[in-house]
Amino acid sequence: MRGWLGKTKALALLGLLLLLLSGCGKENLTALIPKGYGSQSSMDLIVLTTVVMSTVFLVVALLLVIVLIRFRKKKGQEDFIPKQVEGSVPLETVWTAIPIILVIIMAVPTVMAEFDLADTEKRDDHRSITVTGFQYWWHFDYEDDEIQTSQDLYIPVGEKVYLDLKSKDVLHSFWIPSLAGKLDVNPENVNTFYIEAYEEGVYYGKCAELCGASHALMDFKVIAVDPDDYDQWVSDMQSFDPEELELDAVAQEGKELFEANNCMSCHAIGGSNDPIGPNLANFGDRSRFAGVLDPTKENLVDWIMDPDQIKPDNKMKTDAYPEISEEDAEKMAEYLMELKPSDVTPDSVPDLASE
Ligand code: HEC
Ligand SMILES: [Cu+2]
Repeated sequence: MRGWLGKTKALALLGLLLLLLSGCGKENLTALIPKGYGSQSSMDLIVLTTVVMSTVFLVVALLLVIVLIRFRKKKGQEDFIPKQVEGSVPLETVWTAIPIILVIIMAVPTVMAEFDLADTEKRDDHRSITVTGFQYWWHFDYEDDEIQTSQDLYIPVGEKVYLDLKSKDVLHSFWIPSLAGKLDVNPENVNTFYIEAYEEGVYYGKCAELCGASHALMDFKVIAVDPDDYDQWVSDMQSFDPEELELDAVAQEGKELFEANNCMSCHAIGGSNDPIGPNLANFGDRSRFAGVLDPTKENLVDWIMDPDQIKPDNKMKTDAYPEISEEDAEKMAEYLMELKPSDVTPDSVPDLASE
């Protein structure tokens, strides 16, 4: 007899799923290989619930098999009716109590972990960074150090970092699968939790709340570096002055074009203001820009000339700045790629994705 799915088709489907899902295990983009405190505590809960549920499954399956074999109707028993046990108080008590106990075993650690991650009592002993979600990019304000970055979040390894999350427009959700669970990013309140990375690396972050046309392109990176490197990075960022950069003639022209074409009305380079567009201070150190693009000259030129084609509905509107020729866009790209305040970059940490 054939079910709705033939054997061959079922096998093909399984194979396809295997192929698709095997792409989900990147070392820097999976909750299943925890690399931080929050993801480790989620993993512990995943293991606990899986063990509890598998045990229940195995015990029930075993009992079922035993009953099927031992108590099946045998020859000569055609008219035999076994002893009826419905309404047995001891049995009913046992199988009401066991599930309740199991739920308690899973619920107590879960609730404790939730409260632990949201615990802000000791936050004054730790670093705080304000995270703002925008359609469709992320901004990071290191208030204690008076620096800002967009798209790339730098943190020191082995330290708790408190993140205050808020949104400038709609609901977003902040998610670094390898480091921590998701937390909502709301326009009307600030949600706080902390993250801690155990290993150096570049971790991939995502917006996990459908927030508009380019939601799927709203990626960011967390660059977890050795604490000494972190201090170095902070001081590099603090002392970075784009006016002091030594630029070649093309990049110098690009700088002037950047200033002349209204780009500065939305983009700061350094400083600590309330942003409209990404802060471009360490643009030349980025591993990606606009969330998903490699920082190559070609990509930058395409972006500057027509950002909407790359990221539909994004808020860098071409009517907010003059039309840019390809030549001018190339010069500006040359300039932006020169904005490299630090030697501590996504390239200076171990590449987890290729391990
Ligand atoms: C109306 C405000 C506005 C103006 C004017 C503007 N931008 Fe943007 N720009 C944005 C916003 C908003 C983004 C983020 C888009 C996204 O990723 O969703 C952005 C993104 C970028 C990025 C990618 C940054 C990153 O870190 O991911 C670059 C580079 C850039 N703009 C360059 C320029 C240049 C060059 C000009 C001038 C020709 C310019 N922008 C003018 C608002 C603006
Ligand atoms: Cu979003």
